[in-house]
Formats: sequence, C-alpha cells, structure tokens
Amino acid sequence: MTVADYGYDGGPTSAAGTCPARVLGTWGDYYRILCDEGEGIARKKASAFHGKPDAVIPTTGDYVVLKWNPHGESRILETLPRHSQFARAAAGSEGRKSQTIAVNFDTLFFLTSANQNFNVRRMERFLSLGRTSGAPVVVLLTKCDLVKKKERDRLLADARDHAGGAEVLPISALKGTGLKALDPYVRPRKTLAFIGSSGVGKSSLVNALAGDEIMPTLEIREWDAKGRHTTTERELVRLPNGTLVIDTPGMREIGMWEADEGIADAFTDVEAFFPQCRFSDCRHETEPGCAVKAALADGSLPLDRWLAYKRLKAESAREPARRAESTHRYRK
Ligand SMILES: Nc1nc2c(ncn2[C@@H]2O[C@H](COP(=O)(O)OP(=O)(O)OP(=O)(O)O)[C@@H](O)[C@H]2O)c(=O)[nH]1
Ligand SMILES: [Mg+2]
Ligand SMILES: [Zn+2]
Repeated sequence: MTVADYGYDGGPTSAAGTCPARVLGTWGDYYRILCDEGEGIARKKASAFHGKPDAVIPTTGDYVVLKWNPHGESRILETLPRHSQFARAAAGSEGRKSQTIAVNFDTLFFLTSANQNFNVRRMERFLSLGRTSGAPVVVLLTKCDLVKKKERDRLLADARDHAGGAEVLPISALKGTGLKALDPYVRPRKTLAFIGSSGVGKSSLVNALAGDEIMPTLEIREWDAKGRHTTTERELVRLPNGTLVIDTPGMREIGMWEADEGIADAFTDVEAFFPQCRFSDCRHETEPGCAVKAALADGSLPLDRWLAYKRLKAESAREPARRAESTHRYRK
C-alpha cells in the first residue's frame, strides 16, 4: 500500500530522508501513520511544533512530512496544507476553542437518523458549519428501515426544506437500501468524512460500504434513542474498493466557529429576501417595507426557519466574546 492509495496526490517531499504520509488515527501524542515504507507509529518532532503558533498540529486525515524510522517511532516534521477542514467551537480543557473534527475529505456526510434523533435545527446548525469546510456536504437520513414509507417521505421533505440546497439521501445501512446513490462518492482514493450524533449509524455505514465489520458498533439506548459513544477516536479506514473514510465519534455540541459565511450559504432562501427590503440596512425588526416581515406574514418564509437563522447568527456573533471570556477565565 502506498500513500497515493491513501489519497495523496502531491509530489515527493524535498528534504532527504523524508516522505509524505497520511495520519490514520491519533492516540494522545501518538499518531498512526501510513507512508510508502509501511504503516507505523509516529510522534511530532518537538522542535518543529513547540513554540510555533503557526505550525498546524496534525490530526486524523492530515498529510504530513515524515522522517521514517523502520525500527520504531517515526517523526512528523510538518503538516501539509489541508484542502478541506471541518471544525466546531467546543469547550476544552483550556477554554473555548476550535476543535478540528476532520480534514482533507472530498465529501462531508452529515448523518441524521429517521427516529427521535431527527432534528432539523441540528441539521441547519451542522450545515452552516459544514458549508465552510471546502468540500460539498451531503445529508444522509439513516435507518430508514425503521419508519414506514410515508413517514420517511415526510422526514425527507422536511430535511430538504431546511438543507439550503444540499443533497439529502435516504439510506438503511442495515438493509443496504439507498447505498447505490452513494456510488458517485465511494471512489478509490477519495476521502469521505462521516459526522453526526452518537448512534446515528456512522460506523454501521462504514461496515455496510466495506461489506465487513471493520468498525465496532453498539446498540443505542432504547428509551431515548441516544447512542453510547461507541467510536471514541477519529479513524481513517480504507474500504476494499479503495475509498477512504474518516469515521468520527458522535458529536454532542456543534458550536458555531467562524460560521457567518456558512450560515449565509445554508440559508440562501432566507437571505434572498434581504435585498427586497426598503432600507439596505434593514434589521428586519420594526422597519417599514421589510421584505422579511412580509414573507413571514404571507408564509413564503416559514417562521421556524427565520428563527433558526437568527439564532445561529446571534450565536456566531457571540462566539468571539465567549472565546475571549473563557480564555480569560482559564488564565485566572
Ligand atoms: N434499524 C437500523 N439500525 C441501524 C442502522 N444503522 C445502524 N443501526 C444501529 O444503530 C446503532 C448505532 O450504530 P453505530 O454505527 O454504532 O452508530 P455511530 O453513529 O457510529 O455511533 P457512535 O460511534 O457512538 O458515534 C447500532 O445498534 C446499529 O446496529 C440502520 O440502517 N437501521
Ligand atoms: Mg461509531
Ligand atoms: Zn427587512
């Protein structure tokens, strides 16, 4: 297996004794990597990262420059530029910060299941962030075997109404239905990232596409349909046909991080009204001639959609202050 089989399409690295590698997984300070020499364990070269605020800390899915050691730990010298990245704001041990969930994917899949987990608000939130990732986002309505066709169609329509134009596909990993529609994405050397709440069936989908149980899965809690956080680390796996998949642990919180542009993309149907307001600086509150208010009144803009938009915008605007505040608190 070569690093090219794992998606790398850059050239050789310039420094002698180094090679390009892909990060398959992380464990504390340790990285599982693959390069043309083989698969191995690596750690960051301290002097290449310490005290260098601009150095990008490698994560699962990254392409890195490696000094290969055939006898033990290899050394990571540099993280190569990412072509896509999904990050969220999250509370960390050092205050609120951006947490990178997946990088270097060609398609980002957001999974939401056709049970109690289904929630258009969470989907809008995710899409607003996902739209800035640099790769197309596809929504998968999972576990469609659990609902009757009529209910499935209702959920699908609901999801599509709130997806801001993103593709929404119904699937069942259990029955294998709907998976054909994923064929355009499931291609050798292409990287897919699976993201969503715990228990929605991310790892099950990896297994269904692989035709083999390569990822562990666990039953969800029956009473509230919540997952058990079975997958605990992000992991990049290669399917038998050569497709690469980044499976991620279920996300509890999807904090807005530099999401303004993404919100605009995810809510083009909402922002489309703005240019029609009488005043160009209309705040869509009490101004006369407000197209948003008119659209709400005649039903062409659903109220829940407008409120969701306002909530995410407000949250996104608050994030820098939250960040500053939590940094301050942490330093104290
Ligand atoms: N009925 C049905 N159950 C499914 C389907 N896909 C997954 N499940 C079940 O849902 C449960 C959770 O699936 P996982 O694949 O572990 O979910 P996950 O998203 O990887 O969860 P975390 O790793 O905790 O984030 C398991 O019991 C699966 O068997 C499906 O298409 N239909
Ligand atoms: Mg999982
Ligand atoms: Zn207005």
